Amino acid sequence: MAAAEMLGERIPLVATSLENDIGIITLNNSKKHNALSAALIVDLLDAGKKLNASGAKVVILRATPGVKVWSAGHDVNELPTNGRDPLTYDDPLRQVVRAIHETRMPVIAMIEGSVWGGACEVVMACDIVVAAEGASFAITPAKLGVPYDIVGVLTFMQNAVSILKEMLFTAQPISARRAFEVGLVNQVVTGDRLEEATMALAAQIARNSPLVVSLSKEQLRVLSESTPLNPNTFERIQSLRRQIYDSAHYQEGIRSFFERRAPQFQGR
Ligand code: LCV
Repeated sequence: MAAAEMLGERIPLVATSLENDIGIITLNNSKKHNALSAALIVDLLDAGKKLNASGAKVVILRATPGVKVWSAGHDVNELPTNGRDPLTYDDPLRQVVRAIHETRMPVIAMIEGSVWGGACEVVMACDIVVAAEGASFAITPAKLGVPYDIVGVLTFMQNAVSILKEMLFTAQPISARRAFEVGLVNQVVTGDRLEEATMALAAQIARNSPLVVSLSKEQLRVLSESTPLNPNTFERIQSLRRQIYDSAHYQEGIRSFFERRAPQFQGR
């Protein structure tokens, strides 16, 4: 055991550096795939505060070089299974997304390896994302039976508007490949694979919790239609979320993770 740990000082789960006004925060808990535990988030917030105070002009958020998993997302061990809302204002994930949004410095996410669940939201909350070829992103509530919260869905939504400005301003056609590159089109496949790829996507969705999939669809609909979120809409979404985190789907999602098996969501 390292000396620092023996002395009871926990070794920080992130490394921090500052050079030429550029701050770098490195996620440094790869044995747990940089899962966004409360402890890692505390260290991450602390690193951000220090860099802010030291006058950094920009911050890069990265993982240790060569990781296969940039971050495995919310620490599943810390998701409540006793009927409490799993994602609330004070949740560590909420705190770090707010800190990225509110800090004065631009935050650049530097991505290699795979990014999962709440870590995708952390990346999308950053101002700029630079990803290596072969990096991947997975938004996973439907697999874990987790009713994602309104703020989290809004973080994802706030990422798609720039291409719409270009298309509206230029009125020029863009190819399927370009539409794909900017996130308007999800997949581009060769014509002979079109049916197979579409059916495979549909089958994957059908394997997830229909409760969560329809919640996500409804959240995206009402949130994209409503600019100020009126209290009635807020309460309606919260009641839909409560039904899910009180449901067997949520319990099954968490249980299947720990039992290392595919979830079996019954009922709709
Ligand atoms: C705790 C973990 C985790 C983890 N938490 O290595 O967006 S929402 O709503 O879903 C939100 C609530 C959220 O973010 O939920 C988490 C979403 N994350 C995921 O679905 C990814 C879960 N992890 C994986 O699928 C695998 O771990 C990947 C593919 C990332 C890596 O697979 P690999 O075979 O390389 P292991 O699965 O063996 O993981 C190594 C250790 O890290 C733990 C995992 O339990 C294991 O611990 P032990 O060595 O003690 O067995 N771990 C991985 N992810 N999110 N702990």
